[in-house]
Amino acid sequence: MKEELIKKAYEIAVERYAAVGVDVEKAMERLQQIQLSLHCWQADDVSGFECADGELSGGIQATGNYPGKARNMEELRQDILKATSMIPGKHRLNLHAIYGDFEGEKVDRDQIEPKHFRTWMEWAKENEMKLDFNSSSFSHPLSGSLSLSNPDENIRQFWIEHTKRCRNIANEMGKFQDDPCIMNLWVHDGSKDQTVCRMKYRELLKDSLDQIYAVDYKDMKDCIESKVFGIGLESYTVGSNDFYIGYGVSRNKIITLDTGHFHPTESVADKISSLLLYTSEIMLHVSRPIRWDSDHVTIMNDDTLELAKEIVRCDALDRVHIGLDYFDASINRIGAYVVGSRATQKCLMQALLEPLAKLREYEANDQLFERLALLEESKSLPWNAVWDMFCLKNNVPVGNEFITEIEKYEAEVTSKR
Ligand code: RNT
Ligand code: ZN
Repeated sequence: MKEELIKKAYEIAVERYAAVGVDVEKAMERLQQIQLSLHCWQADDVSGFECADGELSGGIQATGNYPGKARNMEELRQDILKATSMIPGKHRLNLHAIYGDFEGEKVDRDQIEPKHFRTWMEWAKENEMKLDFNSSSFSHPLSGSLSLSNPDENIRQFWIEHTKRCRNIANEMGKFQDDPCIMNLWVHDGSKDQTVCRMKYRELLKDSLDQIYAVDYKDMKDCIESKVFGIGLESYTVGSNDFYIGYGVSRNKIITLDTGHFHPTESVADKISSLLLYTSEIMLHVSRPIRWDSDHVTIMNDDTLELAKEIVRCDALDRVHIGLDYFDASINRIGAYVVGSRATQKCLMQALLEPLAKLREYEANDQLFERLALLEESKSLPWNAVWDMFCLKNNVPVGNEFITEIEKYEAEVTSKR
């Protein structure tokens, strides 16, 4: 797009926003500071680099077989850098334990160590990226349908050991990058059909977590993620929302809200203000649920917009960590990163451009028609001109220009894999 045109549109936008009391420059500066935590697993359909060729299990599925999936660490890193070159701003990378640099060795999950993530830490530093981390309880011979809540003490201890090691690795990452590494814990534990000992597995999970969290670390932060159900585990989820909210509030842990993990009519946005009264921070996994799948590529829909607006309306940008979590194997995977990340940023951009002072004033004065009218009008204010300027300033493709970039990368790189 012509620079001149972008600038012209931007100048008009600045005036339109000023008329409703919004400082566009300030909004752009704030967006610049927001780092998304990009999930590494979109590039390879959650396969990882363990020397084992198991299927993806644990109630999650990546459907599709679009060519060009990253087959090893070099390809995955190359793809991530390609994707970030089309996403404005600086971002974090979220790794799973199965993505260690095992150098062709078989390292079981209860054996992983910080050294297996050393090259990641160095690579991230070279590329000015901070790392986040996740324990991986799925896709393993001992995953079954119960990991941390397994009544078999050997299996349970295996996963406790794995998760303890993950916390230590996350802490080393945090130290190395001089910024706390956020470690997410999600386990798939549940059952397909009617379950009569619901309490028992939850007691076991609670006990496992207490063992895992017995050590205090200062360079990492813990977060815990609930789910409604997994595929093949439809009737009961040990780590439900209620379970983790109770656990998180009582143990001072961060709650992860995955936008694909709630009932379809439940508003995830509305959870922000309640949770933040009881927990210091929130982690988000921004995704898009479609029927049984919780992980379609994020788009700029009402759910994502409302979520972004709630964070801003709660003045909570510093307390909410925004990670992405989806995996689509049916389209160009780098394209999926770029679409989902930019969609999330577009929502944040609109949230930051909301005429909030005026809206709050209307609400305080009980001017409810005025509030509704301004909310409606603000939807069609020229936020897109500000977004284009943001992309231009950040030296990334403006508008749909990234489509050809991705096609080019596909022709030159991914299609040859
Ligand atoms: C699964 C959870 C979890 C995973 C990743 C791979 O439903 O959302 O966060 O997607 O850890
Ligand atoms: Zn998630």
